[in-house]
Formats: sequence, structure tokens, C-alpha cells
Amino acid sequence: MKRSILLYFPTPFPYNRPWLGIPLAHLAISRYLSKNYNVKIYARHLQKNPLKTILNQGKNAICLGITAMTGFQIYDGLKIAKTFKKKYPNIPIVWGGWHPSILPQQTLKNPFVDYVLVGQSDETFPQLVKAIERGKPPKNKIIYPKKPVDLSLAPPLPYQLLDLEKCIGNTEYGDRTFPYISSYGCPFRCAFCVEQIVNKRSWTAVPAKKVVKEWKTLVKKYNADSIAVYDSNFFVDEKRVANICQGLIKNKLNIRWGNANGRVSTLCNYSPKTWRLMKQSGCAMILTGAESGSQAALDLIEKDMNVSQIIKFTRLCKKYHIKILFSFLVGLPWSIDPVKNKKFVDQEYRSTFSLIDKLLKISHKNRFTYYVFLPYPGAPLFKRAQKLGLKYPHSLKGWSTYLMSPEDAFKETLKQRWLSKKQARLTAMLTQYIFGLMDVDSYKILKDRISNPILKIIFCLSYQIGLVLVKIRWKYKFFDLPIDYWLFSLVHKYGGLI
Ligand code: B12
Ligand code: SF4
Repeated sequence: MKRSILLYFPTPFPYNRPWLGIPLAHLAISRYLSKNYNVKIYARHLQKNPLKTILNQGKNAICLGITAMTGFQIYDGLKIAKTFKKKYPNIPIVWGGWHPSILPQQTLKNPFVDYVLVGQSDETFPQLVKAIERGKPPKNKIIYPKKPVDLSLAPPLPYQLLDLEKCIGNTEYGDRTFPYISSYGCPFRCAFCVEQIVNKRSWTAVPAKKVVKEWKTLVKKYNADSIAVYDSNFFVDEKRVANICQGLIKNKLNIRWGNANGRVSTLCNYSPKTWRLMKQSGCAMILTGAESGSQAALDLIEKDMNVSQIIKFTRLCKKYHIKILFSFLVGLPWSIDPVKNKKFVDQEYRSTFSLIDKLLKISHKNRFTYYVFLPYPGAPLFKRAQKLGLKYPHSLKGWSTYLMSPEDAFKETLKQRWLSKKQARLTAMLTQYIFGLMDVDSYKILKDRISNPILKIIFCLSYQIGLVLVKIRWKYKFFDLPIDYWLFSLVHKYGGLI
């Protein structure tokens, strides 16, 4: 009988907000194991009561694997790990993913962590599993990859391990959108990002031919009509992108692809031929970190780009009818002096608002998201924030409540000097409510998710009223008396719509 490997994907959100998605990390670490072991992946959106099922399956297990980003995933992961450890004290619990990779020693100190696998674990996890199975577990409890994974040799992700119907949903560019990862790492050095700590500015990718072949399987076997690309930086190699596009066209895959993360500065240098291929092959949406309208802020975060490139990029995307999902951040740690800092942050808001107005004039079809800057452990700006008085946790458990979502961010900022509670709230209001409703695709996506006809009518009416309100608010930059936003937040929190 095959031995089993249990993998848990902790929920990323603190309340009952659904997260539909494919736990790609678990598929990636199972790609060399799925044939010879009984790999089982658990998550709240996959099973009704994952804890109960995991506890029932423990007897024959070699280990339990848990992934975690900094934040709530740690909280949920620890809850499962604690109960599991109580029932099966001899089965090792292996932690991996972004947070354990950033702080491996601290993570290992937790009693419900037996091993920490740092970074890309496609190869190291199978090695560990086999060693445990042979009864020769490694003495070293923190395991590092020897080199970046060669994705040209790696077997395709074993999507068959999941009940995919529970994982996929609709997006603005498709009804059955499948998440996919075509590269690991990113060669850039943005000072707020953890890429350079975990992947050391390396970048490895699945070759173009293989990407096309794997997308073809997703279309033919699983009926995918669209692909969401989850790479940290999909567009590093223009030739590869062009070849992928050509392959998609040649194979008449007739899909749309989106979410692909790319840098403004890289894409501005792409040739018109590649842009045309991208459009023809179904590129529907590019995600980019525009970060700020303030050049001083872009320089502080070492973004290595300028504001005029953001404008050029927006024009290019408009020309080729590709939607942009812009990500902005605000509230950088400028100065130890709170008065000076406030001045800088006010300037960040003004510059970004003015840039967004310019971008809206070029096209009103793009989506803007706006986040409060939150220092992630390991990133260069974290060290700067530390010097400015950031209070941060010193244990794995502590990081589980390091709040990440914009709606909760103001709670965290109470401890910070460089952003007021009011400003943090404003940022959450902008990203979720104002820009959320102004995004022309939100209406359709959300409407399609509601099956009850009466609820659908109520939704449509409220949305239209909300849209008028948010447009007025944005036009006059009037964000006080946010009664409409509070109502929206209630629906958002408990209705689970967005
Ligand atoms: C999809 C995604 C999400 C999804 C789902 C998250 C998930 N865990 O799958 C959602 C939408 C929920 C999300 C939310 C957020 N995300 Co996010 N997200 C991603 C993204 C784009 C892809 C994740 C993915 O599937 N990767 C593909 C897999 C194959 O790679 P991987 O996860 O790195 O896994 C490999 C290794 O890490 C390791 N590994 C991973 N898990 C495990 C488990 C075990 C047991 C082992 C042994 C190994 C292992 O092996 C894998 C194979 O090599 C990543 C960027 C990226 N390229 O990974 C950011 C990323 C993980 N997100 C990030 C951030 C900052 C956020 C947000 C805070 C964004 C925001 N401002 O709101 C929120 C946090 C929400 C919350 N409340 O905590 C950061 C993480 C920072 C951190 N310190 O944890 C990343 C790295 C982006 C970045 N470069 O900054 N995100
Ligand atoms: S380009 Fe994106 S993934 Fe790369 S370092 Fe900057 S923020 Fe991180």
C-alpha cells in the first residue's frame, strides 16, 4: 500500500471570505511524488472539515506539510499543526513557503514545526520525504535548495490531485480560469519585496514550448478557457514570451491569459511585434507594480523606474487593448521625525492621485489597487522601518497576526509612526470600494457569481447607486462621511462577494 503525504493549505483570510484557488505550491512539491505516494491536499475550500479529515488520514502518513505566507496562513496552519501533533506526535510536520523561508530559524523554534524547507522545494521535499520513509531523517532541520529548480526538466504540475471544480472560478477574462506558474524568482531588487531574500534575484523558467504544451493540456483535459499566470515576473525574457504567444497562436488554443506580473520598464522596451503577438494570443490583463506617482517614493523603494514609463506603458496597453491591474502602495518609512514623515506621506497621496487621474484619462478600463505599505521581514525596507520604530513580532505565532489585508491595516499602523489611522482607512476605502466599483469588469464578474434572481436585482441596483457615489467621491476627492463605504464593507465582509 502506498504511504501517504498530507499537505495543508491554510486559509489566507481571517474571516469567512472564500478564496477560490489552486494551491500551486503543494502541486509543485508533489510533482516528483504523486506517482509513488498517496499525496493528499487539504484546504478549507476543498473539504468541509479539513482538520477532521487530516486527523483521520494520519495513521499511514509520512509527514504533514504546511505552507505559509506571513500573516493569517500561519495562524490557521498552527491551529492544524497543534491538533495534529497531539494525535500523532511522531509524524514530522514540515513547513515551507514564503514566511518559513524568510525566517527559518525562528520558524523552527515553534514546537509544531519539525522541519523548515527554505525556498523552492520541488526537489528538496521529495528528498526529505524519502529520507523520513527510510527511517533516516536528516539531522539538519532547516533544508536549503542547492540551486534554483531547473523548470525545463520538472514534470508538469499534478493537477489531478485536486478536485479542480472546487478550485477554479471566473475572472474578467474567462469562466474557467486556471492558475499556472511558468517561472520562479525575479532578477529585480524592489526594497519592499521578499523575492531578493528568498530567490536571491535568480530567475528560472519553463521553456516556451513546454508552457504551450501544458496550457494545451489544461484546455483539452480540464476545459480551461483562460490561464492566470502567477509568476513573480512573467516578462523577464521577451523571446520566451514571444515564443509562448506564437505557440498559442499556432496551436489555435483560443484562450485568454491574464494576471501576468510584469515590470513597466521591461514592457516599455518590448518590440511592437511582441506586443502584437501578446494581443493575438489572448493576453487580456497584465499586473504591474506602479507603486507610486511620486518619483521620490519610487527611488526610496529602489523600483528602478520613472513615472513617465508608467504613462508610456498605459498607452501601450490601451493600444493593444490589454487591461492593466495597477498596484500602488503608500505610507513609506521616510523619516524618524513624525512631522516630516507626514509631509512625505501626504505628498505620496497627492502624486499618486494625480497620476491615477492621468492614467484614467488615457483609459478608464484599468483597475487600481492601493495598499498600505507593510514591512515584510527580510525586505530591505523592513530594516529601515525597524530603525524608525517598527514594532514587530519575534515568534512564528506572533507573525500570524501581523495584519496584511488593507481593511485591517489601520490596526497595525497604530503601532507605526508613518501613517495615520485615517490614512490607512482611506487607502482601504480606495482599493476595495472606490477603485473596485470603478473597475468596469467588477460588475459583470460579481453579477455572474450570484445565482438567486432577487439577490441579483438587489445587487445590480445597489451597484449602480454605489458607482455614481464613488465617481463623485473620486472626482472631488471627497472621502469623508464614508457611510456608503461602511455599508459596502459589511456586504464585503459577510457577503463574501469580492
Ligand atoms: C497566488 C498568490 C496569493 C494568493 C494565494 C496565496 C498562496 N499562498 O497561494 C492570495 C490572493 C490569497 C495572496 C494574498 C496575498 N499575498 Co500573495 N502571492 C501569490 C503569488 C502571486 C503566487 C503564489 C503561488 O502559487 N506560487 C507558485 C508556487 C509554486 O510557488 P511558491 O508558493 O513559492 O512555492 C514554492 C516554495 O515557496 C515552496 N513551498 C511553498 N509552500 C510549501 C509548503 C511546504 C510543506 C514545502 C515543503 C515547501 C513549500 O515550494 C514551492 C515550490 O518550489 C505569490 C508570488 C509567487 N510567485 O509565488 C504572492 C506572494 C506569496 N504573496 C505575497 C503577499 C505580500 C500577499 C498579500 C499580503 C498581498 C496584499 N497586499 O494583500 C496577501 C496576503 C493575504 C493574507 N491575509 O495573508 C508575497 C509573500 C510575502 C510574505 N512575506 O509572505 C508574495 C511572495 C508576493 C511578493 N513577491 O511579494 N497571494
Ligand atoms: S519586480 Fe516585482 S517580484 Fe520583482 S523584486 Fe520588484 S516587486 Fe518583487
